[in-house]
Amino acid sequence: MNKALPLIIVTLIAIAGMFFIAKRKSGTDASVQPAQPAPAQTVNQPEAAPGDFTPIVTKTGLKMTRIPAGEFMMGDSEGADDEKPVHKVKLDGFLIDVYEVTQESFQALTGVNTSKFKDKTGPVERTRWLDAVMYCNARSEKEGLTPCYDLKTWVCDFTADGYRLPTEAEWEYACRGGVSASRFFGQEKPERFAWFRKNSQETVHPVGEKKPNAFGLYDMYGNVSEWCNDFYDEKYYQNSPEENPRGAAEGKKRVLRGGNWSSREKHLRSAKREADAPATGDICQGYDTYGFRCVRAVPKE
Ligand SMILES: [Ca+2]
Repeated sequence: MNKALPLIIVTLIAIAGMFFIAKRKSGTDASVQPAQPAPAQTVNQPEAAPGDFTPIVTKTGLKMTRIPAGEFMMGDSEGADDEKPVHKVKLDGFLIDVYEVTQESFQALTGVNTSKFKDKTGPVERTRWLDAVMYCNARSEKEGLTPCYDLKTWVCDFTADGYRLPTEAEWEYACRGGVSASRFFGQEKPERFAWFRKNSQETVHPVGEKKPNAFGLYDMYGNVSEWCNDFYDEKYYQNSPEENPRGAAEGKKRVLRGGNWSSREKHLRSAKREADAPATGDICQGYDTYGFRCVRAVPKE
């Protein structure tokens, strides 16, 4: 009995010790999780947009890309006040011009070339919002589509199958190409994607010379600022509808997006908003930094 007692005590202590070690090990495992993979560095590595963005060619010979329906976060938390709050937007799919509308196309469909920097391969500029929507209607008629704009009221019929200006949300969604960061080109040099103050030599350049975004769209930043359909409202994002937002019901200005050949680099951002009167003041032309590109509804199969 006396000889067995120490052995039992030693055994009990050993068992207790093993239990304690096991418990502690288990506790350690529970409290220190394996390192989680770092969040995707969207700033450094732009996400590739999924899907096939091979352009189609319209009846008037212009390239358009089909942008699939989807949702994205619109705005920029580090941008200007009118770019906040960042909010979720869901959009129907649409077709959008691969390039800014050229002077050649504008001249062919309207009979005039408003541009200061004459070059048929360059983007049309000195366009007013009114000129842009008149072109949209002319292009619709040329292709046997129903024009979207009432040229007396300037109201856009979104149910028509013709051409129109993109909504501001459509423009930003198309520009981002799936990239949530402020700029779609990550850490690459902006000069590879855009004509702006630093490299433009104070003029527009032929469309499509720089690299496109993930949707295959050219000159979304720079070259000419692009008219959108929306009335501008600096507070619109505070109560924007989630599905297919179409801008304020009324306003004095229309939205312009993407910056242009005279913009500073800091203004080349997907969420950057500009605006101007649809017919600029007492002159009959817009600024030589104002152009546009068109969208239309995806044709029914
Ligand atoms: Ca542009």
